[in-house]
Amino acid sequence: MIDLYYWPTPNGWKVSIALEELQLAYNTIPVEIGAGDQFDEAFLAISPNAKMPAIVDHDVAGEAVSVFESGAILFYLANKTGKLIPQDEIGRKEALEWLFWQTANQGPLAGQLSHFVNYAPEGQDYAVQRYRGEYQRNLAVLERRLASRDYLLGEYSIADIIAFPWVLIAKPLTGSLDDFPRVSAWRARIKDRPAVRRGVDLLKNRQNRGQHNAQNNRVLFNQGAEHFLQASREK
Ligand SMILES: N[C@@H](CCC(=O)N[C@@H](CS)C(=O)NCC(=O)O)C(=O)O
Repeated sequence: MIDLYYWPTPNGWKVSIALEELQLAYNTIPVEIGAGDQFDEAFLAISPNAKMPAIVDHDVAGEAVSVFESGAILFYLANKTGKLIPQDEIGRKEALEWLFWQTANQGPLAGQLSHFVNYAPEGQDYAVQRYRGEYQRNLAVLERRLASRDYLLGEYSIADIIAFPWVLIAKPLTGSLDDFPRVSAWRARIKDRPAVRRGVDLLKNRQNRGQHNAQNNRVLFNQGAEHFLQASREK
């Protein structure tokens, strides 16, 4: 059995989708990030950056294996099962390229755009413009890549699973995908998969629907070093 430390956000969906696609048995452990569960000492031992998703795999010989960072988790699960990843060396190198691309580019920049659009106080025009431009630039990277293939590595893989969630919520972030027709068709193909629907629906009723923002939630927003250390000391 795999323990999935999870909250229903795009970063969480990457792993719930992969577990559903791979038909691996898992036990969902909610990490209520608005309430500060990410600072629990037991969780920090698994995920030292105090972010979900994370997993603990008990289905191994010897001691359970913990993994944090969505790219590392997807790579671990694909290697464990031999599925959703190319088996040749160059194909595996390409899988890693797209995992790194997502976690270093599309993910953090989309996350910042989401922050300034959904959670920050009004009047953040420059920040919204900057991060919307970066979000769209990353959509353009996907658009070019999909010019000659249906999925990022040719066949459907963890590279698609990691890039999909932040495209799924494109509408509130940037409006329509009309300027990115291949991305739009790719998104629709992935969205249609039953395992993807199940992954995205996991704990859907607990999504933050505007209750938390930068002004009323000091646990989740504007953490500095001292805040991080303090929050983890208090837990
Ligand atoms: N690079 C990380 C990002 C994970 C991440 O940002 N998780 C957010 C929720 S979407 C989180 O746990 N936030 C808690 C916090 O910031 O305190 C990954 O890809 O796994």
